[in-house]
Amino acid sequence: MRRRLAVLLACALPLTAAAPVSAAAAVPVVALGSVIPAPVEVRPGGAGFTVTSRTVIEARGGARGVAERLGEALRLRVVGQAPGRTPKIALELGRVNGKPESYRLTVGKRGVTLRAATPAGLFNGVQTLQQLVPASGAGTIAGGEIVDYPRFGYRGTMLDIARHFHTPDEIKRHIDEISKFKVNYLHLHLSDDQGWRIQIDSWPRLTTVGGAAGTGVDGVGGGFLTKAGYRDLVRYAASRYVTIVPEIDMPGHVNAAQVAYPELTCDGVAPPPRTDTAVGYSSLCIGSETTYRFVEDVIRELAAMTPGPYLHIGGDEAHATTEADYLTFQKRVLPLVTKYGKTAYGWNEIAAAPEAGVAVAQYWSSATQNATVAAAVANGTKVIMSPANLAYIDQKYDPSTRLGLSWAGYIEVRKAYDWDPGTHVTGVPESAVLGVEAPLWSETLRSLDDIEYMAWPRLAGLAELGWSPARDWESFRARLGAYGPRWTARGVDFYRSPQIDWAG
Ligand code: NGO
Repeated sequence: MRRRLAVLLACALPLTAAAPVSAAAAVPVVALGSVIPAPVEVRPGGAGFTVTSRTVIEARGGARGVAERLGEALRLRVVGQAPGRTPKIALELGRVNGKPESYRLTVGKRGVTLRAATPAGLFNGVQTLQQLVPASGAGTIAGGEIVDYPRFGYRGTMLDIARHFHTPDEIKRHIDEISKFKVNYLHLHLSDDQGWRIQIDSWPRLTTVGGAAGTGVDGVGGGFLTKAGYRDLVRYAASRYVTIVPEIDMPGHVNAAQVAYPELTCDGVAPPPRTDTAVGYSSLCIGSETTYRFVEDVIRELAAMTPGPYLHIGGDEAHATTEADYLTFQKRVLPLVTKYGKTAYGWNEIAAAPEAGVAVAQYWSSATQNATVAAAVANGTKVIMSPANLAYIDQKYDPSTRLGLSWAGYIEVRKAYDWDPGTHVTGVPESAVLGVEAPLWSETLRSLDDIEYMAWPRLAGLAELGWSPARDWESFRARLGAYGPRWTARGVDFYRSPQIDWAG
């Protein structure tokens, strides 16, 4: 075990890290700069702090909730005020530097102080702190200070539960993992040609038919979220400072809805259910008022159970909708999202609609001309960066990857990490970019292990692109190699990329 920790330490020294200050020869010292995503400022110095079973967590008022979670994770007692010289980790709410989500972590001989203006900032600091406590639980955190805040407010990932229904428990385990890297949005792709996965009271057959056993790719991904189940997920995510973004894909990708409700087609005839992976063949009937009654009901019910700011309306690959019909549809539907108090969010095809000025476009493919996206941006549209050839974590790592697709190319860890969301698309300046999202489509996925294998380690790199001001592949590579044993200890099935020297 000791040898393993020594290796871990050696690898934990990124370019930005302090040299370990050895308190006692055999005790591992974790450098402040070993964290993923890399903190904005790391100032090493002074004596480090050793967490032991005598350490208590001190927290008052609004800091208490985050402190309790840290206490559970480190198996330490949480108190309102620690007596005198008790070694402690103190969590406090107070101003740091005015930046949203920021925190300051100070490590000295007597203890650790974590300060943030909001509980979300404290949560971020706690994620940092947990990476600084040696994986074994015993050891010293190097002395010094971290001041940290994100480059972008939106650091997301998407899970497709339409092609395959991943259960609430699986989604919760995934939320636990993503939040460790300060990923703060989880976009759920709730409907597609092969299945409909969210209960809508005014259109019950969407789930009784569209979410039944036998729906999903290859007919093996049935299931759906009840309203109570969805609300529970929203709450669970919120307790990890993750906001759920629900997506109903339309006007294309609607075959499952049309199987359940044939009146959503123009000829009133139900199409056959589909369990293959083709795209671009289905469309809502743009000229029919039934379509807009359906869309408004769905948006209203979804908005009512979603506290987060965004409601995603899909909009991708509407190849079975004419361009004119597509614009007619968006002209009516984008304002509906606003009507129910949410910000409309859609795949980058929505940029063609003049009403998208108030919306967020998810950049995934240059299938929409970049100039169209740039023109929308000039008109007010904000952008989330998810370029398929870099950020799609459903793509294979290399030709030998058992899972995943490869239409956008192979995406090894370095490729997913080495690009700049702030300059990626001409005409989309950093000021128009809200953040980065890594979509995980589920055509080939079945289990939580499958999700994890495709997500990790790439999602850690994409999280760093969303959080850290600068990127440094050699530093990231070293920190990632050192992180591996933590995934192993938690039973997370990650891809052991040959680009990384894995510890342990
Ligand atoms: C595309 C398509 C999805 C596929 C995915 C697979 C978008 C936005 N639409 O991305 O339906 O599942 O690729 O990689």
